[in-house]
Amino acid sequence: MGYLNNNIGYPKDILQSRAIIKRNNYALIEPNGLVKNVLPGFENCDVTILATPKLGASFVDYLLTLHENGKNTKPFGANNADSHAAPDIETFAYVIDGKVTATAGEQTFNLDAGGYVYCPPGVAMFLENANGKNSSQLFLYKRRYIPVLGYHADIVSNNVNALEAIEYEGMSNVILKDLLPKELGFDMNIHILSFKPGASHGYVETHLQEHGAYILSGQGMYNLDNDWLPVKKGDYIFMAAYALQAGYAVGNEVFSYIYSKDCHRDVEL
Ligand code: UGY
Ligand code: MN
Repeated sequence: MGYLNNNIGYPKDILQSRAIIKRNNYALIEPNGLVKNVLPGFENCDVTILATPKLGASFVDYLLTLHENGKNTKPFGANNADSHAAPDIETFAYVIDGKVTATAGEQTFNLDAGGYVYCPPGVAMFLENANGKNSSQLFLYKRRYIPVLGYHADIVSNNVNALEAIEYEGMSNVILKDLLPKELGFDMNIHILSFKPGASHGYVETHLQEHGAYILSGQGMYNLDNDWLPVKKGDYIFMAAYALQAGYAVGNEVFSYIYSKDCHRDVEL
């Protein structure tokens, strides 16, 4: 294990962190402090595990850096002891930066920044750096798929630049992109919300659905369980079920984050 930003050695300042961990409520994780995890089947990669069930999430998020010749040799999402895709785990990968060759079952996709791929359960996802000597960075997600009779999810790949920009809830300064189809076969979606400086949510949300959000650009003031926290590009936020949440964009840049949200399933008792 090492530290992701290689910020090691004698401290240059007092030891402090913006990270806040409130299990089963919310977590703010800043880049300083993130570690590199060695996982089976990931070669020439730095893998950082973000939200997990230990934090209160029903999913797992990761940051993945593929270095030169970096790739996974067993499917992302496969169980530790297996070499094949888990039959009940869905996976998603988004290219933050660089170029990646992604394989989803029999299909191959060449992904640039903003490109993404979704694999339904049982479909093997492989990722390989296609950026030569330069690294590529990805945001990954996996979760146990909840089937519903008569519906299924398919492989999806696209680039966010090709997606419709939707005015979010009647506000022209907040733009939403839905990365996956809004169909009953999908039990979750991945979205990107982008706030122009000064824009905000229309209200503080309180909902059952969980989010894992990675901030792609800009800065914001974010309300998590009524704590107002400064957040910025590179931060990761976990919002558990019912966590109060809303944000204002501050500064000069568009405040934008990619996030997961479970959907389309009734609560089982
Ligand atoms: O889709 C959502 O629930 C989204 N508006 N939540 C969020 O941005 N925290
Ligand atoms: Mn929400």
